[in-house]
Formats: sequence, structure tokens, C-alpha cells
Amino acid sequence: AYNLQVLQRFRFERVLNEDPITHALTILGTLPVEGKTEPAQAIVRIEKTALIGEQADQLFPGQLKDTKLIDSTDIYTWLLGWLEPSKDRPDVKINIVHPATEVHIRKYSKQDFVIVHETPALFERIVKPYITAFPPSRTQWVENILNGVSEVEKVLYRDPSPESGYVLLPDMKWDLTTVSSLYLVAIAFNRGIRSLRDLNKAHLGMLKNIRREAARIVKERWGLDYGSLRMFIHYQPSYYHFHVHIVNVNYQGLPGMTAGQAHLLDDIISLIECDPVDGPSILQRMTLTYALGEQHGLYEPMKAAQGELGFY
Ligand code: M7G
Repeated sequence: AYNLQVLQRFRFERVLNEDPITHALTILGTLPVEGKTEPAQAIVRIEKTALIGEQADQLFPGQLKDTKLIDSTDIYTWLLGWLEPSKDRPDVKINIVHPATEVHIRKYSKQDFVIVHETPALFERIVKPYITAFPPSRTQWVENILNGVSEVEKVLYRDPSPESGYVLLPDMKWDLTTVSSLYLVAIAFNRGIRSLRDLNKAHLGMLKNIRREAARIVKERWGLDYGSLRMFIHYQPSYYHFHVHIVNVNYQGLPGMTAGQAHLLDDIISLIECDPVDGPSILQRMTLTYALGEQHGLYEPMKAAQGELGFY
């Protein structure tokens, strides 16, 4: 288990990314591995937790310990502040990937992006082989959830049907308490759906169940009314095992909600419903356009193939 004692043995290597918008810092270093003499590379992402309205009176001015004026003009003032440590509110949330693979280190590194168009032909030629090449170990965490090996007590809903079932649980991105940043994930049992591209009419039932049950459970548990959730599917995702992101609609500006990457579940359902009864689905026929970071495994081949499309 990772506790303070273990984390204090972290040896810093370098900063992978700093993000002023999410108040997060991602660093690379090493941590010891149980039963091994050599430490392994570890990615540590430290993010300041959200401030919540409920405790506003305790926070301000209660927890304010010191201030330093930056500037003041007319009716406007901005200053820096120091807070008293709080016992019931943690200051930061820490995510660790350890041992980290090269793919993880690249994913968490700061990078420039390029827009690419993925036609069905480019999907077949470049993306499909890329997806199939991932070893099953990449989604071991998914199997652990589906098989009831990990995160068992956190599961909110479980529909065990192998074809259309799924598990609904809090996403690793969520701190499990701050409702304004509520983040759940629904993970399908059907291992045949590798991505958005594989969805068709046969999956409509599952997609609609996820939409309905997620809204119902969030309303029951956290009192958020219908319409309080943004549900979306990533393309490209990091993990090619079908899942839906379910996020408080008021939690805005996350990098994973960028146009091109996040496709609304409702739009996907509607697109599939507009499909004719037979033949390949719209998601197999359409060109998908998205941004790829220069560290992404698809960056080079997809960028190189863009010229042949004649879009510009
Ligand atoms: P994605 O679209 O494949 O990639 O989503 P992204 O990480 O680039 O968004 C996978 C989602 O699963 C993300 O929202 C992750 O935070 C979440 N996730 C990843 N892991 C390894 C875990 C895990 O072990 N447990 C839980 N509960 N969520 C995870």
C-alpha cells in the first residue's frame, strides 16, 4: 500500500508537466518495488483539491492565516493568501502510476498537438493495428474491476450481462467527496468493443442503460437532478476497452473534455439511431477528427498520412 512512508522514498527525476488550469503538477521519479532491490519509475500527479461552497465560512476568513497584497486599484484588489491547515479537507489529491510504462510517461508529458483526420481507410491501416498491438496487461485494471478483484466497495451499479452489461464506479480522477467535481466511469463487460468505432445498433440498449442508470444513481446518492451530468466517450481513448465518462456538468474546462476528443453519449446514441437498419454503422463509415499529442503512438503515422487525404 502506498502511504506517507513509501512516498517519502520517491526519488525525483524530472517534471513531466505543469498545468495551471487544473492546478496540477506531474513529476517522474522512482519508488521502491516490494520484493525487488531495484526501484521502478513512477509518475506522480499532484493536484490541488477543489474548494467547495459548503465550507466557505470556515475557509474565508476563518482559515486565512496571512495575506500579501499584490495590487489594488479603484474597486479591485488582488492578493495572495496562506491558509491554516484543515483537518477535514485534504489540500492535494495524488495519483501514482508505478511501475510506469513508456506509454504512460509519454501520455503524462507536456506536448504539442496536431489535428488529424481519421478516415475509415486510415483506421484500418494505422489505428486498428495500433489498438491490437496493446498487450492485455494494459487493461489489467479494467479486468480487476470487472472481475470484482479491485475497487469492489466503490461499485455503484453492476449489470452482469456479458453482452450489454457494465460496471458503474467512481473514476480514479475523482476524490470521492467533492460533488462539484463528481467523476464516474461506466465500464462495459463486452470486451469486443475496443472503441467508439466499434459501436453499432446492437449496443444501443447498453448505451441507453448507462445513460439512464447513471442519472438515477447520481440523483439518489448525491441529489443531482437529471441534466446534471455530462456523459462522453473519448476518441482516441487511453484504454481500448469500452467505457463512458460521467462528469458533473458544472465541472468545466477539464483537458479530457476538448472538442474532438470527447463525444457526447447522447450524440452517439442519436447518430446510431439515424443509421439504416443494415450495414456498417455511421461510426465505421465516418471520418473522425481529433488532436494527437506528439508523444502519442499514432502521432507520426497519422500525421504522415494526412497529405493523401486532400483536406487542405
Ligand atoms: P480514457 O478515455 O481511456 O483515457 O479513460 P484518459 O485517461 O486519457 O481519460 C479512462 C478513464 O478511466 C479515465 O477517466 C481514468 O481516470 C480512469 N481510470 C484509469 N485507471 C487506471 C483507473 C482505475 O484503476 N480505476 C478507476 N476507477 N478509474 C481509472
